Amino acid sequence: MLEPNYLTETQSLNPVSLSHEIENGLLGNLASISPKFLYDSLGSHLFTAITLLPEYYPTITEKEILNTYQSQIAETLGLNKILIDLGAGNCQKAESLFKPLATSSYFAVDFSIDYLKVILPQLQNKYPEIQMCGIGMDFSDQFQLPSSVSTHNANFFYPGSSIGNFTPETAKHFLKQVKSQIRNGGLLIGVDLMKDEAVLTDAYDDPLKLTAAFNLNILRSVNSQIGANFDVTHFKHTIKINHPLKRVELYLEALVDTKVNWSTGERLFKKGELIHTENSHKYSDDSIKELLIASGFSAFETWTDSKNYFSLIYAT
Ligand code: AVJ
Repeated sequence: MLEPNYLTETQSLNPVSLSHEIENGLLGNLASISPKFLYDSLGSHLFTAITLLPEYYPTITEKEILNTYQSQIAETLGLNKILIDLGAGNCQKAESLFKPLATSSYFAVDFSIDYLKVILPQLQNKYPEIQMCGIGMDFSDQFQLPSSVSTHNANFFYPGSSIGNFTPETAKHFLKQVKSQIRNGGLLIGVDLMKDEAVLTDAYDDPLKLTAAFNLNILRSVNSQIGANFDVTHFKHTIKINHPLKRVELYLEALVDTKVNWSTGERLFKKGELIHTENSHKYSDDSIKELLIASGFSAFETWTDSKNYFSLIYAT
């Protein structure tokens, strides 16, 4: 049996600093939990389920763009045979590039190394000729690939509009760090575009309530990370479309007064009080280019779907 390699960037996944980060968030005036904690093993599976919803247009649309422009994309990305997938998740989008790009090495980077260990062995079996490596890493604050990963002849792939989790300011910080690690390749990035409120509401508050389950599961993820006792039945998923800041905001709202304890602290959430869990920023053609230019990129190739919902950009 062929086995992928695994690497854990232990500094960024230090359980003590992750716990501190959660505590600090919980004790904020408006409580918050970083969206990376959505992706424990169950959360990663729930997110994959969301990507199968017809209402969740980003995945469908990005796949459509990848399929439609496959050969153009391959031509533009050139002969770099190493693919570095940031926030790889179930690795499906990267997989669709293996053949067109003639990928020889694949690095799947994700916060959830546990989920990568579910996904990568299957992928490795399907593509025995590709060298595969799973890297467990939190790059929400700092992004520096382990020194054993050579980025020569590599293209970076950041699909799904995960960039939308960052504010434009922190996105710039992240993209600058990506740019500094690009040698002779570039960055293929998926970006969600601003659209009708009804479409966003359907996608982020879907009728099957998968997104609600995904969002509420962050409380269980926090329970196991810091030994807290959140009761998920005391909260409900709720979203806000923030027009001025061009983003969808996800929250958990307390349905009753509820006190939560963890090993080193506690907090009372009053009925109606919110915990912020995620921002999903939407861009325009111009605003994303502006951000990429401010991050040090200078040349762009863009592919978009017919509804103008989503954009795939190769930036160098
Ligand atoms: C993985 C960050 C791109 O913002 O659309 C999906 C996460 N949250 N439904 C997004 C998400 C709720 C997703 N990203």
